[in-house]
Amino acid sequence: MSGGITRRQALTIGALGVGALGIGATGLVWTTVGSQTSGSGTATATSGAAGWVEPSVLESVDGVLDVTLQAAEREVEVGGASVRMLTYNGTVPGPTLHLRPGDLLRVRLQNDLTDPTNLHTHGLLVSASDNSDNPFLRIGAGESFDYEIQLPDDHPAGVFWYHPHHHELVADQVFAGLYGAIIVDEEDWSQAPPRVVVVSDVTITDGAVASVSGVERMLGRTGEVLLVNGQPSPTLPAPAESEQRLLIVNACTSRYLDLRLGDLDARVRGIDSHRRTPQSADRLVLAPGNRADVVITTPTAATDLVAAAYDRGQAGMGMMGGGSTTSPEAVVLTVVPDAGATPPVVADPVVSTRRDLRETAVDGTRTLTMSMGMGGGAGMRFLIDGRAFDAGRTDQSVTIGTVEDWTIVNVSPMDHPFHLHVWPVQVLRAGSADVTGVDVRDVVDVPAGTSVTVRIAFDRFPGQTVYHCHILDHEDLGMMGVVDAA
Ligand SMILES: [Cu+2]
Repeated sequence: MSGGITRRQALTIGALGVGALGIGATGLVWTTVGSQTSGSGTATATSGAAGWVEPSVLESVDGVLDVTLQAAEREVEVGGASVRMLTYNGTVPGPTLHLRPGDLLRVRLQNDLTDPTNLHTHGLLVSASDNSDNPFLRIGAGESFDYEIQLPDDHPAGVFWYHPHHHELVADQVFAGLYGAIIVDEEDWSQAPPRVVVVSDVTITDGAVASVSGVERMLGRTGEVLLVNGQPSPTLPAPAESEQRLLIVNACTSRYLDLRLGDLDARVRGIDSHRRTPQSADRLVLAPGNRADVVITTPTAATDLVAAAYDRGQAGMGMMGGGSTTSPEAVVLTVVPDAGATPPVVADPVVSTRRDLRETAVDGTRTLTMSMGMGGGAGMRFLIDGRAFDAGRTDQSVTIGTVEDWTIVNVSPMDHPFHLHVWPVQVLRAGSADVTGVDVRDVVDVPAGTSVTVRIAFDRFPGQTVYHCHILDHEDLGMMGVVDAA
């Protein structure tokens, strides 16, 4: 297929440097190649800037997925320009890992970066100990490590993702390109795979990922360019009026995705690891780290999926150098009717089997307070219960087999998305309102000056792990704590 450059695409590409693309005039028409992708074995292509590409898919076989992920700086194509990014196996995003409940995921992480790293399988209900989803591991530059991550047989279906979790390096490494999708389901993708939509943002300067200032770290960096599967505002071709299932990951370092779905007849099938009866939605806000399983209907004319401008800060940010916590409106992707595209088959809705904890007896309650404060010469500090992260200190001790209510209080002037590893949380109360229905997730936004109460079943997986703000700069600046389950 071919098409003209829209104004928005032209603006986006302009931010990357038009010269590098060899495009000097508006109205240029290019031809995209390889815009039709089909799940398994499809490599991340380097086709035209506006083409639809997806990461390659690695599927488990007979209950095991055995992969090597090499983390290394490589040249990749972004919007037709060559950019040095950090990659898993040479691509941004890294390969999609397609797993089933009960699978064993074996990952050899080969660290060919110049800094230490490690691997977090965000949202998976798995052990955080030993060589499983352990955020305390340090894989040094030039070293490799063998992870073994066993999914339980009753692991919920959903959209998950992997990224580095080495404290103080997380934001830089994710921003530079280290992320990939993990999908857990029992579906056969060989005929009609869903669309994997990994959304990230990045700022590119002189063919490389830009470094950021201290102020940007404090605010939480927002990349200038929004990417889907590593490409700026791609087009998604599909037959008019066909249904498309999008498995969306918000892999942005700090940006909230305020998705406007009104023109796409969207139905949300799931958030994070929680599937439910599809519900129509005009708007869906995904905080950094959140995922969604959404079915849209292709319109009869090209239609943008837009992320609206979003302000995650409040008054008072001016004291930190005049930076902004507002991300501008951006086109995530453009759905384009194309009679020649193969219509995917949308899987049957899966009604949640997740246990509703609202009537469950609670064994304990605790309150965690997220705050910011001036740290003398060290700049702004990001704290939970007045303390910055210390891997050697246990902040919360919980007992396996118990259910607790945690109230997360945000006394700072910025929103903070709260993420607990391993155990999903059921949102009971947000601000002054009780939540109706079952809302289970693993990242829950706590807007500035408000609180959120969640119920957590610590039903298994003894060991130590962490909870933190998923604005990854804030996590790196200390907004993280240790939970020990025994
Ligand atoms: Cu935060």
